[in-house]
Amino acid sequence: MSANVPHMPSNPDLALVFQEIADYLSLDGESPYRILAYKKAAALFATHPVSIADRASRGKLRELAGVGPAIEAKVLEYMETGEIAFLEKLRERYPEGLLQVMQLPGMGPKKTRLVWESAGVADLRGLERACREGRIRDVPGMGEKTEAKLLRALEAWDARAAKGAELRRLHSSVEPQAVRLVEALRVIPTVTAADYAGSLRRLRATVRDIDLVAASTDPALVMKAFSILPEIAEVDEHGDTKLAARTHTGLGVDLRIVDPESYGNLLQHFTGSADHNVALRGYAQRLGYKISEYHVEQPTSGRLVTCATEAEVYASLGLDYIPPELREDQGEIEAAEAGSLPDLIELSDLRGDLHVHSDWTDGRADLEDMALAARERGLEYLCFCDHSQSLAMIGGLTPERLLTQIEAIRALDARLEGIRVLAGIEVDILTDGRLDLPDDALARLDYVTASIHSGFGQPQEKIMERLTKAMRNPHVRAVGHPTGRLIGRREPYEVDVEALAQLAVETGTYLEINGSPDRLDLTAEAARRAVALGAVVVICSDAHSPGDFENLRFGIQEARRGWLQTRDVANTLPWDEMAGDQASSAKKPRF
Ligand code: DGT
Ligand code: CA
Ligand code: ZN
Repeated sequence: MSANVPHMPSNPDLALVFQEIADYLSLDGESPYRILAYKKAAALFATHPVSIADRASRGKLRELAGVGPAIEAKVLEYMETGEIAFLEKLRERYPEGLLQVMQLPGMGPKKTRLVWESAGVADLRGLERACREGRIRDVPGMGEKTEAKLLRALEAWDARAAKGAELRRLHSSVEPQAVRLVEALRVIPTVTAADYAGSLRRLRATVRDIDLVAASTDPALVMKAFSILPEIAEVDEHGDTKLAARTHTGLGVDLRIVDPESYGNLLQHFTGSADHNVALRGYAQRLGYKISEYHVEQPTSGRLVTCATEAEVYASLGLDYIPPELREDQGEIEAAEAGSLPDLIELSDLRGDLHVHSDWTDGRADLEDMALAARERGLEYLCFCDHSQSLAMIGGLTPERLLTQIEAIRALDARLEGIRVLAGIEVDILTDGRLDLPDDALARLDYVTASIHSGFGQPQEKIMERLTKAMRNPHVRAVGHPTGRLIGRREPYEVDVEALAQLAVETGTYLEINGSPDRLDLTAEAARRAVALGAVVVICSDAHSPGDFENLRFGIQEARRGWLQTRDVANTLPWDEMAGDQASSAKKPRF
């Protein structure tokens, strides 16, 4: 039975259905708790590695955290009838197109309902018409500015849609599945080596699929064992040494198998990138070599050299080993030839984290739990940079609350052994470039990060003016998530990265690589450019809970893709040396 017939819906199908229920309920003004229950179910189904329908049919759905009787009943109903009566009723009540309108930045459920009821907007095109005809400005709480803003958001929406519906997923959401599949491969008899390759191995921020390679003398056996893994929903294609499959999370998986003696050749080929491989082949050709996924053919002799390891592939071409994350045809082959590849920064080089939140604003843990988690990770220092007052909805700190928080942080620091706890702020850069807190408040802090959280649609000139003003403030030590992108959800605002880097050098301000897996901002490319221009980077987690310290690893990955070394990153220094920068009044990094 295929996974698509109603009786055995795939996990992504179930996730969509429950997300749709959650969306309609928010249009309906239902209680946040009820909405959250469906949202959580959708997220659980979307990421669960084995079949949810199968689990439900065995009566084991409620063993999963967050699945109560209401959710279970609906899953079973959907499996039995192909419908959920509760959802069908909701669908009758609202035009379908409203769900997309609700996703548009700046809209949300309340406003969507409002434009539907008072301006007859039923879908995105209807919204566009209403904006153009000036009918949105008459809706209570909206105005001409809103119309312009919505038109820009619609344009961005269409541009994204035109780019193709190719779904790329965050590296962090795919990696655990890939690791599980590799582990499963490694224990199949005859398998001597297995890895994931492709963009995942190159540490790209987003990936399209999972590429797997394995070494074995019995590919048929390996493919058979792989096909029946509980993570694999279906096998689409099957050759003698390769197969294409799909996981229960809807992710494509390509598996290729070679003899152990050629494993290095295959791993190198399948890791890519395609651009790197093309450049490598060109380089090899000029020297008379030929490379394939099975061997390297020597010039003159024509001898075929198989490589069990990847290092042998590069060595056989007279090149230093090129780490996967540098394989993007960005000068790495020339550097490998010249012996000048960078000595890339590593996670263990980071001594402190300078951007984390607590439950004083939108964090989910208190100061102490965050500090303990940081200490657990081996960090020497941790600086709290909670939000400032203009983000009132999440309890942004007023000067008064900031003072109280500083006291709490000082008391914690005195109490805790083994980690230095510092007081900072992520101060908002307001739409006119002023900072959200007065200088005398900022002066009391150990460290100040300035970030943009509003006015994303402003023209470049205006954005740069805001950043310039902020960076010229003597208390500001760093710019947080400098381009504001949210991967797959929001384009960066109009930042001129070159000018930003120059400004960073001129004012001695650090530029952050924010390690949140959906930010990774600066990007590798921007960070590389900025560092080349003399700027200094800080790599921070932007953690909102203890588990988020994992973001430091993602930040390091992005930095490595950007060729960064320890000397390019300020928080590889002990705090006293970093603080020294500040004391030297010129606010200049010491690099
Ligand atoms: P993705 O999947 O879009 O996130 O990016 P990749 O790099 O994983 O691309 P994918 O999955 O299409 O292919 C995996 C690797 O296989 C790729 O990085 C290099 C190799 N490869 C695929 N197609 C070609 C090709 O046409 N030429 C060369 N030289 N290599 C290729
Ligand atoms: Ca891939
Ligand atoms: Zn922020």
